[in-house]
Amino acid sequence: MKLNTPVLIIIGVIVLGGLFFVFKPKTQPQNSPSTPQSQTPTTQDSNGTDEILDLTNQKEVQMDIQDYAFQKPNIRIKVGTKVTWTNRDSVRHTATADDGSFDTGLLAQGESGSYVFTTPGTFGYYCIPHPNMRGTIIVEGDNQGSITESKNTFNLVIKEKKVISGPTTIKINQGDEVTIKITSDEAEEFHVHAYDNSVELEPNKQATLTFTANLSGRFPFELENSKTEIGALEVQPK
Ligand SMILES: [Cu+2]
Repeated sequence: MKLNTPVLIIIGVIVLGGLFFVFKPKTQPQNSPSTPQSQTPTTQDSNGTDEILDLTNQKEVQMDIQDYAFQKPNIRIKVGTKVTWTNRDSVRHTATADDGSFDTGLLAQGESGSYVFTTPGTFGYYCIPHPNMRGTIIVEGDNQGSITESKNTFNLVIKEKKVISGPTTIKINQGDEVTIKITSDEAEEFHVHAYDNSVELEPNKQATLTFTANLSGRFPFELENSKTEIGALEVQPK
């Protein structure tokens, strides 16, 4: 059988293509999801410090995410403050609220995400790909602003069964309504003696206990599951 020119050209292309494929130089291994990342976290827990940075005098806060850690892991700010996270690592990170109230989404190196905090409270957050990266933002009410907290509202942040932010003695007057907002790093039950008021605590999720202080005296409050006394309610008689 006689082959004509177009057919020969097609065969030639196929043969050359095949040779190129066979002798193609080996490329570097591709970075597929199953390939272990060359860079690994250097610390198990980025949130090794209990220190809370007071930034209540700032309207805007810049925070780097670097070396698999939020560089200001625990901060206190006023309502209305804008927090901007900028990722300095080559791997992607997020800043994502435990309660879903904010999420920067995945930030590549050099990218930023921000959020304006308009509600007082305590907000735990983490990085979705690296959940051991954690941070806490305590948002204080602005008494001069339109968003106010009652004078009998107290914010407690508990870490490793200790109050790391907020009063360990809550002083109020008999007959007052009191609101205690509690955020604990562990599942627990917060209990006020004599009042027999309790609230279940889920890890890093704010729980609220509201009651009227009709008994006067000093009433310890504790973490019920571990029987740890962490503070007291002092009710001044009328
Ligand atoms: Cu991360």
